[in-house]
Amino acid sequence: MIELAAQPFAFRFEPAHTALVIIDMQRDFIEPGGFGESLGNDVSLLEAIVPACRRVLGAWRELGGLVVHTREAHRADLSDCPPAKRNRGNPTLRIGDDGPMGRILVAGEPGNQIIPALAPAAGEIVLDKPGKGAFYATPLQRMLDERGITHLLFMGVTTEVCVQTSMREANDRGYDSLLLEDCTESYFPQFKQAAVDMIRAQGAIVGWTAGSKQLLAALTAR
Ligand code: TIU
Repeated sequence: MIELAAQPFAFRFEPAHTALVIIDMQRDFIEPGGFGESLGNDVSLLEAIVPACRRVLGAWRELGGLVVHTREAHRADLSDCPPAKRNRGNPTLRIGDDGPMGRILVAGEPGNQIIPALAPAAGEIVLDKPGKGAFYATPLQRMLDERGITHLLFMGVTTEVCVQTSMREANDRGYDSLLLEDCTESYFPQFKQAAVDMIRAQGAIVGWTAGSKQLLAALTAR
């Protein structure tokens, strides 16, 4: 059992029953020319978390823990993209349109890949999801349950959209979840802070938060 200094109180987990879930660290969100920028965002804010994510991923791999990478991705025919999602707002490019990194948010396109610095390794789960949450219309719950997973460590982007949605879905399904604060980022720093605060408020109403240093220290002390 590992005990980690976290907020609002210590987070205890068995690595064998815990998965590291990395949400949507894709070129579409982190590099210019993808979905994130098409929505009008300054995507340069997001790459700052990559070194901390790499340290955690490396330590978790050394431990032999389960890793899940998600990608927000739609089928080429957009049959899994509700018109409401495609037509909302006034983006410069819509989901499925041709962009500088291929078709926006479409599976298999260059822009839809996970950034090379965090590329999945053999044996790790790579899960395409059509929604913001990782559990909606995916086999994730079954995959975790088959492997006896009860606890989740979250990293990725963006904090208040796909990360928070996935943590809320996990919470309602009975998993204990922790968000690594310096391994998640938003296009809006104030939204990141608000999401972190609301996740851990009310006695961990959604889950726990901690810095990657706390996790790495706890893994080393093991
Ligand atoms: N727009 C935004 O902040 N995020 C997303 O659309 N998807 C994810 O968070 N992955």
